[in-house]
Amino acid sequence: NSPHKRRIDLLGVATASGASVRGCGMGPEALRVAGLAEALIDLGHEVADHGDLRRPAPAIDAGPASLRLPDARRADVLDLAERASDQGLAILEAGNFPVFLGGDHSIAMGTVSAVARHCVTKGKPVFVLWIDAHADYNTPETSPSGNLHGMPLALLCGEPEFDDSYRGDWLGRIDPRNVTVIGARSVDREERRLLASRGVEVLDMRKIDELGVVALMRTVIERVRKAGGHLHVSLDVDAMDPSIAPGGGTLVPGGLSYREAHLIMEMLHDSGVAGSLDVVELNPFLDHGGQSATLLVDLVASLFGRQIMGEEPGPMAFVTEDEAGA
Ligand code: EXY
Ligand code: MN
Ligand code: MN
Ligand code: MN
Repeated sequence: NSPHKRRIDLLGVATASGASVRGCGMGPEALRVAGLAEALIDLGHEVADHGDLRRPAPAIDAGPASLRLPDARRADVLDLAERASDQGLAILEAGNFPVFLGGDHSIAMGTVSAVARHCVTKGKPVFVLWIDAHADYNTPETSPSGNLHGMPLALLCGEPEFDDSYRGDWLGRIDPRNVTVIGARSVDREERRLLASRGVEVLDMRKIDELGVVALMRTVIERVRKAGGHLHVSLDVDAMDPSIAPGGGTLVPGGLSYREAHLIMEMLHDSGVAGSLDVVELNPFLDHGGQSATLLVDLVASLFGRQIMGEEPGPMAFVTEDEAGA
């Protein structure tokens, strides 16, 4: 069967203001350098690249400390989320498939609200598959770090603890019972309580070890299909094991293997229920020779129809030095 041809729109959100270490602001460019657009075009899709949303750098007289002032960082995150929400909505309304390039995971405040705003006009329920070592479901009270990239799902699910300084069109956009976190292995104590009380499904690494990706993904896909929903996939580089994805700022051992990650994407492709994607937290400064960027590009290619026995070119991760040099 000829792979499903899509028009895919790339939009970078070049920020690390939600994160603890700088570097993932360079994520969008690293994904481009790793050949994201070319891989999708090789699969027969049409690709448009809208460039990157970014915030002005702090005044150069600002000392390193002020670069990371919480209020300045929050202002960055909220502004970028508003803009990503508006631009993402326009991409969806044009009938295109948005692939948002992070940037830290706080960008999902904007990307998921774009999806929610679009789907409400279509009467389609929104489901979220959060592929991550973390649940990103903290509030300012429960967060151990105060970093906004650990809070986007709590904001999107409308947790009441957020004061007006976090207000925006992302608040309460998503029903927590429509959210599945897969790959979790670092969840904070208070965060666990919130996730359980709101009915967020957490398919942690223990569940994956016991039941396997196939069985777990089948239930996720069936639920979306039965509801006639739109699935938003939010892929955090730290979901994968650090041995294959070292380019992240919040690494946790014991992650998804190369094949588990690809199988999730291949099953999502075959299901046809995914309608939007985030690729976040890639930190090229911490990556090893582009290994994590290349892995993420290969995973996106699997979401868009790359098959092991397909006609299209195979994954770039296997390019050997001399081939690369050729
Ligand atoms: N749970 C920790 C916190 O809230 O600070 C770590 C969060 C890491 C978030 C990265 C994006 O996944
Ligand atoms: Mn297809
Ligand atoms: Mn995350
Ligand atoms: Mn994470």
